Parts: sequence; structure tokens; C-alpha cells
Amino acid sequence: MSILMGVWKFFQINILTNPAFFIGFIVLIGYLLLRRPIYEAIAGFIKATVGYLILNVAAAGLVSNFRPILAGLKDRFNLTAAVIDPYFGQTAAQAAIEGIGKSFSLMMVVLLIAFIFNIVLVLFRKGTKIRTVFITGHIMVQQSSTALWMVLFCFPNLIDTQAVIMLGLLLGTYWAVSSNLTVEPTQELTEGGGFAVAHQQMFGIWITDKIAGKIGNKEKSIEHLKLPGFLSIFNDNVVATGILMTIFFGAIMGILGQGLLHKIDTSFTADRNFMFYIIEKSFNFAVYLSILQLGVKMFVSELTESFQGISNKLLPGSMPAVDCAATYGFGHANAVTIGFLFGALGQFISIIGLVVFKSPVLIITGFVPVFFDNATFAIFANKKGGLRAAMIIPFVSGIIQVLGGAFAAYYFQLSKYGGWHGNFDFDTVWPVIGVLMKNLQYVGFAIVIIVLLAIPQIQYMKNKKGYFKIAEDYEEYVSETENG
Ligand code: ASC
Repeated sequence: MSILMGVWKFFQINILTNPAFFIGFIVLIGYLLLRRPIYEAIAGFIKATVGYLILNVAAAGLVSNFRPILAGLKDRFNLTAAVIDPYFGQTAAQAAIEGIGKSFSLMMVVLLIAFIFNIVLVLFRKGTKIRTVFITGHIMVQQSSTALWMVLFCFPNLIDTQAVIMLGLLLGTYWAVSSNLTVEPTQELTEGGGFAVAHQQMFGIWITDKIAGKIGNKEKSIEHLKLPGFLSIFNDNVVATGILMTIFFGAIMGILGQGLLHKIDTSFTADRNFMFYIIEKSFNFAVYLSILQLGVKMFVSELTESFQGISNKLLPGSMPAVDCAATYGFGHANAVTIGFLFGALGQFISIIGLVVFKSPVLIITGFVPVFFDNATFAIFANKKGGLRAAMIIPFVSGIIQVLGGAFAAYYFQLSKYGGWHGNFDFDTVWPVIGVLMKNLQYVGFAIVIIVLLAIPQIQYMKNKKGYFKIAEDYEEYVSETENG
């Protein structure tokens, strides 16, 4: 047993929670199964791992630069408010778990059970209809933390083993079912990129994909936008991001004021000019987005090619599900910026609503949900419903994020710890799961698992012929669909 735990610990620390290596090894194994020479397999491993590490640099840069600025609004106005952001949510969940005298390390056992359960569901895919393995490690850690608190909150009398097993099954089911929902939208967006999304807004992606075409027109996409006169400079995404972010973050940093910013960001030394500081900070947004695109292209092209090996030989009709940022390389770069800005608009309007209607909890915009969820929605929305859908869907999502987040922070009693997870699925699907479990107890838990597991069955019934084919061989799927 202890050897097994040792192996698991090694795998967990070095590979599972570090998706760069996870993806790298998938590529390596994929190429070996395709009988490519070992040197090519190693080259693929290096490119995929480096590509993912580059994506990490960009995502971490965005998060660490812009999260404190938005969260600073809380200090500026001396608010007791919950920040809707998974990093704040994780800290709040940890504090709450420890507050009732439980150990936070249970979370890692939950992760193990959930991950294994996801793989079991894929192994039995003929019956379960699950095609995707969720491998975005840092997200799995965040979600295990929030969900652990939810289960302890809903079932206060459970002993640890029961809680951990129940939660493992619940999370594993959510990971499998939610990422599986993104197979069709992501394959269509990337034209057979060979991956699905494993992040925090998969139900949102699925809804976006369904409604975007009804909201807008794909012919009027961001790519087709002809901006007249001086506005044409906005066609270039570096220029557009640079200008829009300077206005957006310039306004917020202006509200925070120099004094507070000196405290938030130690690199903003007293001798630096405020204006130049704002411009540099805002331009960094464009810097990180460019880096992100580079990383995505590198690892996705390796993954697409090598995964053929795995899907031909080991797990036909299955695919890995990765970070939502991997989709950003497959749409117009301006979609990302548009999604973020309209999401922020929706969030700000709803926050004002909370203040006006004297909500018992206040919410502060968290960077991760407002940026990564809404940018992702805009990418998918633009593909099926053009610019209009890429504006409206993130805007409505912003409203839902604040209202759902406020409800969840209040209901699960995490607002007093200052944070809630805040990503789209955690403002919609998870609060419903929590309310069902709190009120109906084991019956609620059973309903949740059954309903979740029914989703892939319904997906399968609607498209029996192409269901596994779309994951296995996209080109063949397209030609079969076109020829009826
Ligand atoms: C998250 C989270 C991040 C980002 C990153 C986006 O939810 O915790 O660090 O999104 O995964 O690429």
C-alpha cells in the first residue's frame, strides 16, 4: 500500500498537477504507438512540454498581473465582499474546512479518486459514452478544494472516508461529463485539433455553442469586420488590446490611486511615473496574449498528430481535455479581448445592482472568471454567431457570474472568508448540485450523479453514428457527415 501511495504521490506532484509533463508524456507515448523513431518521439515530447510551459508563463503572467488590480477595488472601498475567483475561492474553502477542524489534505485523496474514476468512465466508454480525460491539474486542485467544502457543508456528519469517496465520485463524474460536452464544439472550432476543454466553464461552452448561431450570424464574424478610417487600427489585435486595456485598466488603476498601487505592486516604485506605469501594465496584456498564442500552437500541433497513436491503438474515440486557453489560438485574437470587456461590463452592472438592492453579500470581480470564461465564450460564440454573439454571450455570462457567485458565496457560507470559486460552472451547475445535496441529502447526491451520467447518453442518442468518430478521426467524420 505504501509503495502504491509513493508512486501516486510521485505521479501527482510531478505529472498530474503539472499538465506540461502530462501532455508531454501523452505525446511521447502517442508517437511511440505510431511507431515513429524514438528521436522523433522525444522531439515531440520536448515541443509539447515547452509549448505548455509557454502557455503557463502567459496564463500565470495574466493572472498575477491583473488579479491584484481588480481585487484591489475591495481595499479601495473598504468592502466586506467575496472576490469571485478560484484562487480566492480555494483559500476561502481551505479556511472553512480547517475552521470545522478537518484536514485540507483530504483534498488530494479526493483528487486521486476523482481522476481514477474519470479514467474508468473512459475505459468503459462503450457503455458510459465518456470520451474525455480531464488533465488540467491546477484546475483539479482548485475544484477539489471548493467541492470538498461543499460536501462537508452539506453532509456535516459524514466521516472522512465517506466524504472523500462521495466527493471523488461526484467530481470524477463532473470532470468526465463536462469535458465530454465540449468535444463537438472544440473539434469544430479547431477543425480536428484533437482535444476538448477541461477547465471551469464547460457547461457554458456547450450552451454558447448551442445558442450563438441563434443570437448572431457567423458570416458577420470578427474576421469579417471592416472597420472604417482610423478604426481600422483595431483590426490588429496587439493594437486593439493595447488601447482597450489601457482605457480599462487605466480607469481602474486611476480609481485605486497611486498610494494603493504602490502597496499592491512592489515593482511600482515611488520614482516611476504613474502614466507610464499604467501604459506598461496595460500593454503587458497584449504581451501575454501573444505569448499564449505561441505556446498553444506548439503543443496543440504535437498533440493533434501524436494522439492518433493513442486513439488508434489504446482508446479509440477518446481525447485529452486541456486548459481553455488552448482554444485561443483558433479564433480571432480580438475575440479574447471582446469577451473579457463585455464580461466585465455585465459583471460591473450586476455588482452595482447588488449594491442598489442591498444584497447581503457583495461581490468583487475576480480576474480569472471574468477573463478566461468570457474570452473562451467569445471564441466559441464568434465561430458560430459572429461578433454579435461574441458580445452578448459574455455580457450575459458576466451577469450570471455575479448573481450566481453571490448566491453561492452566501449559501455555502464562504463570503465571510472573502471568496468564492466564481467561474461559470461554479456560479450555475455547482450551486444547483449543492442545493440539491443540502436539501435532499443522499437522494440529492444520487439525483446529481444520475442526471450528470445521463448527459453523455443523450448526446450519444442524438448522434450515434458520428459520436465516437468526431473524436477519433475528424476528417472522416466531416466527410461522412457531408455525404449524409
Ligand atoms: C483558471 C486558473 C488559472 C487560469 C488558467 C488559464 O481557472 O486557475 O490559472 O484559469 O488555467 O489558462
